[in-house]
Amino acid sequence: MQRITTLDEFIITRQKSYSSATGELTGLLRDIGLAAKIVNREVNKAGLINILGKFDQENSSGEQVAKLDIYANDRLIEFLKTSGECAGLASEELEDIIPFPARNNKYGKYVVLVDPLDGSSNIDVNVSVGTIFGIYRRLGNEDSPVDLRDFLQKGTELVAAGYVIYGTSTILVYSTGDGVNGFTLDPTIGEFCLSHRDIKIPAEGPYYSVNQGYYLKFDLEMRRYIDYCSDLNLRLRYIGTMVADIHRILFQGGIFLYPNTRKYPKGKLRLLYECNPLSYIVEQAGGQAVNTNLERILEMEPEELHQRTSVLMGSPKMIEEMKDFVLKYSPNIHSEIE
Ligand code: AHM
Repeated sequence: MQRITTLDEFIITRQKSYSSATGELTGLLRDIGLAAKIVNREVNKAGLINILGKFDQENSSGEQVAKLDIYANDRLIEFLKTSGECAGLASEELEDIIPFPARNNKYGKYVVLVDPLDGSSNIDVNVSVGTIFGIYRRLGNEDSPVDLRDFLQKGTELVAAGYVIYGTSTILVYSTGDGVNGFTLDPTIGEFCLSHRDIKIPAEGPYYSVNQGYYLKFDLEMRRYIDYCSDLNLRLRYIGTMVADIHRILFQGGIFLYPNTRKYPKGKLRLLYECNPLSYIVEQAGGQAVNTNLERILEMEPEELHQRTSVLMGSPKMIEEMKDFVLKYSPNIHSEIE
């Protein structure tokens, strides 16, 4: 029988292969893994204890948040604050950044952006939810606390990103820029174990993932492309938890679409908390991620913490085909190119 490799062992082995690595990023990733285990425990207990239900408050984007969102948010803050490597955190659940205090007169080298519990509308009905994270090297030096600029970095500056899906199994997938690996939580030993080495997204796949209920609210080019997917008899799968929809596409191939709608003219999903980290993973696995103007998500310039964007990501051949539809049917993009 092959010996298992735990997440901690894997991270440390990877660190040793970089002579310049100081171990700080390693420590940060391990802390995120630890926080994920604690959140997983609560997600699993959600049906058993009186933790379900809504807090009487709204998150910074004006949506009602479930109690587990707050729980996950608090655990991540707790673990990252004491890690020493993290200089501050921004969360989809919080209006502003949280700068962390110095340890031994030094502030951490990294900042972390998180969506603590993606897909929270699915919690009450026992459908998969997830945690998404992105890690950047801070811009200023370690003698001063972080400020907003440290968080408003383009996705191309990510040094690591990943997600955890709390599904039939709990799986953590991450990349530090040299491929993507997945780890399944073995509840009997309480460890994330390497289960999916060097994940590569299929060039094309059988799935398209979009909220088809908004079809009439999409622009013409998106409607044409969705019709084309349907004509091809592609299978429509939409969980409504971005992590879960992307997880399927990462392994089985396909395309995920959350275009702009009339209600969300710039798109609904958050650039910094959701789209950048997941685009990073998809690109690292060989896929592509763009917005409806066909700009690469990772190259978008962030202007504010809770910025939203349209997003189209997945298998490279399917994204290329989708781009052709956009170029053919979108009057705006045509005139910009001509
Ligand atoms: P949340 O942060 O409130 O959980 O919202 C994000 C979720 C994504 O996971 C998912 O892709 C999308 O919202 C679903 O939105 P809709 O219900 O509009 O299709």
